[in-house]
Amino acid sequence: MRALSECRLYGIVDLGYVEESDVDRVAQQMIEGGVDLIQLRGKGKSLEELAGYAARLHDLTAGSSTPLIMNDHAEIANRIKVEGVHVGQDDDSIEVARRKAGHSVLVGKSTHSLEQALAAQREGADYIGFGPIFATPTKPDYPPIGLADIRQVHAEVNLPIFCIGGINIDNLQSVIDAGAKRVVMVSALLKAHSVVDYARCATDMLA
Ligand code: 3NM
Repeated sequence: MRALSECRLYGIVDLGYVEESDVDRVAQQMIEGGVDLIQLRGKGKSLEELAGYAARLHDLTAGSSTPLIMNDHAEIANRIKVEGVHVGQDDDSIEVARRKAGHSVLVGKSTHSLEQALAAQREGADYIGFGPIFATPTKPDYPPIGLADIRQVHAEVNLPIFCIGGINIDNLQSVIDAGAKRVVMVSALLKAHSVVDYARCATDMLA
């Protein structure tokens, strides 16, 4: 599997944007476009449904050494082969997520401030999300934190940091200029006319 340290562009198959019939095609296009790791996110879906999607996706991601990360539900990692689990501030602790997964997995955590980023590092996260950088319809209740703390979080947190929230090709350079090395893109990538071309453009900018 690709090491986290080599990952720059993080894609999310968010079932709020992707129809069931499109899941495999979208994941395949992400892989073709050079997305380095893929998360499955399905707010409101049952564990059974998510386990089914995770198994399907893993058949695709494994062939290209792309780590597959399950959002929120560490228990799915206990039943279905995935490489990681992602938790939010209100979800399981990192320790509980590792215990529920029952085998060695990457655990990432969403952070929304420098303080939370430092706490996630102390808690033993393998990577963090940091955002939302810009306002986003994908997580509408979270106020954007802007670009100002990106450099500082990279100076103080010694983990892979994925900036997230409202990032698209048009504002990506400003995020990179603010100190980001890695980003997550959800709606911009999923709504792109060509997921492959959009991802390639982003990976070129992050190279
Ligand atoms: N987490 P888009 S922002 C899932 O700040 C998520 O923790 C965030 O989607 C955080 O690229 C976010 O469409 C939404 O803005 C990212």
